Amino acid sequence: MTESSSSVVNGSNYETLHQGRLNMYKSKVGVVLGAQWGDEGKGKVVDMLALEVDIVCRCQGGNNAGHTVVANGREFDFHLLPSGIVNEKCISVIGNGVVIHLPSLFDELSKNEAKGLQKLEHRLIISDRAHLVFDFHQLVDGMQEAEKGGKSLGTTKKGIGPAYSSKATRNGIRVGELLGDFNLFTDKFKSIVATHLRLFPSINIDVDAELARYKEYAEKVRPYVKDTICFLHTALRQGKKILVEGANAAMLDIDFGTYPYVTSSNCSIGGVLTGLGLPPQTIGEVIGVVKAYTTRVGDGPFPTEQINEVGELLQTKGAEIGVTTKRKRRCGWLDIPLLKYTSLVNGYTSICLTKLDILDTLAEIKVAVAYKRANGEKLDHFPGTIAELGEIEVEYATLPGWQESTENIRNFKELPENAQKYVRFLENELSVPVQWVGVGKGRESIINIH
Ligand code: 2SA
Ligand code: GDP
Ligand code: MG
Repeated sequence: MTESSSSVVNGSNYETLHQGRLNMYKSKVGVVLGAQWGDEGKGKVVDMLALEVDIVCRCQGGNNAGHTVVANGREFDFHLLPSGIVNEKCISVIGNGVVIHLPSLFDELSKNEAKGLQKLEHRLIISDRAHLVFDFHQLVDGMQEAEKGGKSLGTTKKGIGPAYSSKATRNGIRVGELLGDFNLFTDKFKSIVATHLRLFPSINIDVDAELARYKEYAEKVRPYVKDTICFLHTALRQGKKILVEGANAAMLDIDFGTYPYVTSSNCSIGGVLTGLGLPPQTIGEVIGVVKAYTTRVGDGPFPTEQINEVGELLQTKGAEIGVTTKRKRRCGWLDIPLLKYTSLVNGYTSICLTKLDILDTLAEIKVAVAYKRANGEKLDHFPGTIAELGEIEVEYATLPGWQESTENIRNFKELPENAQKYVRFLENELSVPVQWVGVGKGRESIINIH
């Protein structure tokens, strides 16, 4: 280092620049993440928090997600649109990390306009860097599942894996490329089709018809498309409040989930940064959404699954049916080792515990408190392979139920004592405060503890 640059580093210029970097964002980004295998009720939490923010963003996944919002007596299911779109004061952003099937996006927009959501074209911004999901990606998703036979992953067949594969192998096409020179788009489209035909010769793609269709989609989507990175950073410097809605959940994360029984994006905190172009120091609160029991839709290991009358009760009373595919969700007890693991990865600053009301009728409630090997040794980590996970035994604690309805309770202290104890048990095990408890579907059915 030269003398002059050293004096700059050690002098006030360094301090000023360094402090400036630390303070350059007037506000912090709030994040809502699924803490289990999805369907924890993220849509409901985002809808509630969206009442107090300016911008709600999706950062990963596609229309595999299914987020339910029950507000003002109406039920909405969102797949690509951020759940904050119900709030007319919010701008919704679909970030660069999302994969978009344009026909599904426009169907979703029309469906929600018919339900009464207005001026969506003024409140939705789509990243020019988001990748496109084509119909052939969906066909391939179905074929790959069929080829696996008994070892299928149980995907939603929305083309998510094949579209992220195209992105990773650098054959993918971004929204921005659809809006540019259509000759270039045509060349890229023909190339991606050729690649897929080499691998899946039986798929039927009418290239000319698809190109004509996408020429129309280009004009339809154009008004929504922007550089969302610049948009979000400007908003942060202006002190606007931003909320990010994670789709799917930590245990479906391509790196941290039960691989290969996962989705193809990072559904944990990392996906928020890469899927929106946000640096880590912009992140403030990270809210983990935890269902009071565990569910999983699709195949893959599930240590606390209850294939018995308990599982059936949770499935029926909890109306555990896939919002996108209408598949029955598998159900089981709450799993603390799993939650400790996702808490480690995501760094929850608080928890929203949902669907406590579904446990109302049970006399006893079990909670997994440890994973053990056959020799009785307790695991100090979450297994990294399906084989290791398959060998563990689950140790349960049994907590007394409360056997009364919590549905109409809006104050934590009015919850039955054993319900309060259940909440505190989770809080103590995870060392993360529980801020909200859900006792019903609606926006109003949520208890704010603090
Ligand atoms: P994919 O389609 O490639 O992402 O599937 C890979 C695995 O990820 C699971 N997955 C989900 N799990 C829970 N909820 C999801 N959304 C829908 C819902 C699901 C539905 O809200 O109910 O309707 O079935 C979702 N999306 C993907 C999937 O089941 C595979 O295990
Ligand atoms: P998401 O994918 O995490 O947004 O969750 P889903 O919408 O797929 O599934 C959650 C389901 O539980 C939806 O039907 C919600 O309306 C419902 N729900 C959310 N919170 C509660 C709650 O506290 N109690 C009850 N009974 N239902 C809830
Ligand atoms: Mg869902």
